[in-house]
Amino acid sequence: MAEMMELIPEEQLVAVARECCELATEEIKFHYANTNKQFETKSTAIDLVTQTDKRVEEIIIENIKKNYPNHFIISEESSTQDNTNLNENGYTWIIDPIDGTTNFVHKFPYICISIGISYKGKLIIGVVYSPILDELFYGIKGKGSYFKSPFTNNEFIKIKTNPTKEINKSLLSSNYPYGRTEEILKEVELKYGSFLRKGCRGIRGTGSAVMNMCYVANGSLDAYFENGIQIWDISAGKVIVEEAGGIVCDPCELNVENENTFLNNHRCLCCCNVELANEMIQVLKKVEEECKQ
Ligand code: LIP
Repeated sequence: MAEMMELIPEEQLVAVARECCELATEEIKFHYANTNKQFETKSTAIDLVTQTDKRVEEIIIENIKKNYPNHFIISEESSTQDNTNLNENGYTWIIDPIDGTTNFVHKFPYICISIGISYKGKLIIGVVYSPILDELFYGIKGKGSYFKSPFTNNEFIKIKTNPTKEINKSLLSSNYPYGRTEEILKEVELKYGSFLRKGCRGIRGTGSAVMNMCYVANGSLDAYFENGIQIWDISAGKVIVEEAGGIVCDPCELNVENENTFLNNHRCLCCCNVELANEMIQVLKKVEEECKQ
C-alpha cells in the first residue's frame, strides 16, 4: 500500500515503459513477416487478436510487476469491460500490446506498443513505440512530448502540433470501426462526407488509433476522430498530443472534466489546436443530430 502512494520520478516511469517496449519488440518483429498468422476474433468477426498480442502483453505486464508490484494494470487482452477505471489512489498502467492488430495480421507496418500511465486518476505519461517503423514517441505531463526515429538520427526532438485552424487546410485522420451496423455505417458515411465537402485535404487512416494521435502530435496530421475506441487505444496518445500543444476531447464537447469518464466513453476527437477542434465539433455535432433522426 505504501508503495502505491509513493511518488516515482516520471523519467523513471518512462524508462520502465521504454524497457517494456524493448523487451517486446523482438516478439513482434519475429512474427511480423509471417503471412499466415493465426488469429481469433473478439467483439466482431473483424476484431482480431493473435498469439503475439497475448505474448507481448505478458512480457510487458511481467516487467511492470517486477518493477512496481502494486500498480494497477489495465490491458487490452486481459482486462474485462468492467475493470477499466483508473485507480484514484495510485498508479495505473494502461496497455495496448499491439495497437493495429489488423495491420499486424496483414503485414501493414503501422503497428505499435502503447503504454499510458496515470497517477490518482490523471494521465501523466504516454509512451508509444512502433517497432517496424522504429518510431518512438513519449510525453510527460507538464514536460512536453518527444519523438525519435531514423529520420531524426535517432535523437529525441521536442514535438509540436500544427497551427492549422481550418478544416479546408487540414489533413484529417480516422479509422473504420469494428462495428458495422447500419447505424454505425450511416454515421461513418456522414462524417467522411461532411469533412470532404468542407474541403479537407484528405482523410488518412493508419489503422492504429494511437499512431494517428502521435502523428497529430508531431504535425504529420492535423486531427483524428473516431467512435468505438477503448481506453487503451487513446490513453498514451492523449498525453503525447496534449503535451505537444494539441486538444483531445469528446467529439461533441471540448471539456470533459473527469478523465475516467472521457477515456471510457469510446469516442475521441484529437486536434492540433482549439480553433480546429471547435470547427470539427460543429460538424460532428450536426452529424450526431442527423443520426438521431
Ligand atoms: C484498434 C485501433 C483502431 C481502431 C479499432 C481498434 P487494436 O485497436 O487502434 O484504430 O479503429 O477500433 O481499437 O484492436 O488494433 O488494438
